[in-house]
Amino acid sequence: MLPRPPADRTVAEPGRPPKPALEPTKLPGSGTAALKANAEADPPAGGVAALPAPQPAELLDLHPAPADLERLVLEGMARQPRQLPAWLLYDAEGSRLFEAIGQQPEYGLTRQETALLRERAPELARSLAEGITPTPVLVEFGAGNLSKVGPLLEALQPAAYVALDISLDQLGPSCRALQERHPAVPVLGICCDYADLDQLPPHPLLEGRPRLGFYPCSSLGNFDPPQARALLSRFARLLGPGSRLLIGIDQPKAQERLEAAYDDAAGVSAAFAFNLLRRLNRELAGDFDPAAFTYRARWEAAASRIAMALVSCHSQTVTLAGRRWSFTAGEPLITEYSAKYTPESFQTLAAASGWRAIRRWCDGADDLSLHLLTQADSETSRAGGETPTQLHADPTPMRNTP
Ligand code: AVI
Repeated sequence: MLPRPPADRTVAEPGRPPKPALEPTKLPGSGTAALKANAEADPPAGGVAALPAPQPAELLDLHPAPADLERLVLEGMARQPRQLPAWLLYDAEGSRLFEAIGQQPEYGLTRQETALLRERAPELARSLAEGITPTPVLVEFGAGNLSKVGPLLEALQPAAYVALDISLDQLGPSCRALQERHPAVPVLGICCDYADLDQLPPHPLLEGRPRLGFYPCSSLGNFDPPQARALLSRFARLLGPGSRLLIGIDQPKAQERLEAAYDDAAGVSAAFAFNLLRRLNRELAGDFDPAAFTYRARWEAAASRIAMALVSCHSQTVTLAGRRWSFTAGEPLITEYSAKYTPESFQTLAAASGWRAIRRWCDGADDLSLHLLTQADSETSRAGGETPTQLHADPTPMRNTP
């Protein structure tokens, strides 16, 4: 799930309450001692480690501060054009609709990335972990329903898998299910706003282990470039020196394809946006009339992004959070942007956040990329015998054989 954007949190929420102490939750039957023992045991060189006894996942709740919904919405409504934070789209119904978007024929991103991760898992795992010792921990940001990480876990066999997500409701059951499917890798869920986290909490599974990051789904595209840069810098801090990050990024493609992907024939993308109006009506005493808006997804070439908006059908006045807001006919309310990066533009963005791109994998059509990044100033980043200069100058795409 998308975190709340870093810029909004750090700049606009100065008076947040201090975070309470950690509260580890053992999902039924779990034991930290067993997890610790497992994390410390590297497989014997050249041999196969005995499978540890299956163990339940563990959950830490860092109590992310509830969003100040009213203030953020009022700020967004006052912008020109009006624009609401994209994470607002993901209430329970929004999350369900987003999963349905992933099944629409026009929206290839989820399917293509899932297939790429499955097909290339052994190679991805080798490149991620090459030269890194002892056995690293894999940390996924915005892990959501943990639907992408399975093949990578199988291939990488990290010392532990740590899933960060803001939704406790989703994290608990997803971690439990993943742990059952991958009993050999201890699973730790951390409920937090990872866009607002300064460091990972102390935990035996994380002690003394190098960290590899995983951020699939092109979620970075839902942040504007300054926010995206801030988020990548934060990942570098959370993962620590010498870490690597595998990140999924969607690329620009033909306008018709992109606009269809974000405005599918079955109307699921539209329903996803309209659900936001229902949320505002419910949670902020709004009186939006969905019939007075139409949904639009438009490619903005100059900014290399899709702009999704609900467009007012006629001039009207809406009440929201006790205030009146007027819309002119044709005025958009931006629900979300989805930026698309070429390999080069993404590498430039990553470099501005202290990351160096060392390898890229793409699907057969070169629609999307999985970029492997390493921290620019890290000695460990040179592991594997490839010189940074060569790799930087020639990030050769590795295509799947069609
Ligand atoms: C989550 N994120 C990467 C999706 C995207 O493609 O930008 C969100 C989305 N919104 C509408 N369709 C998909």
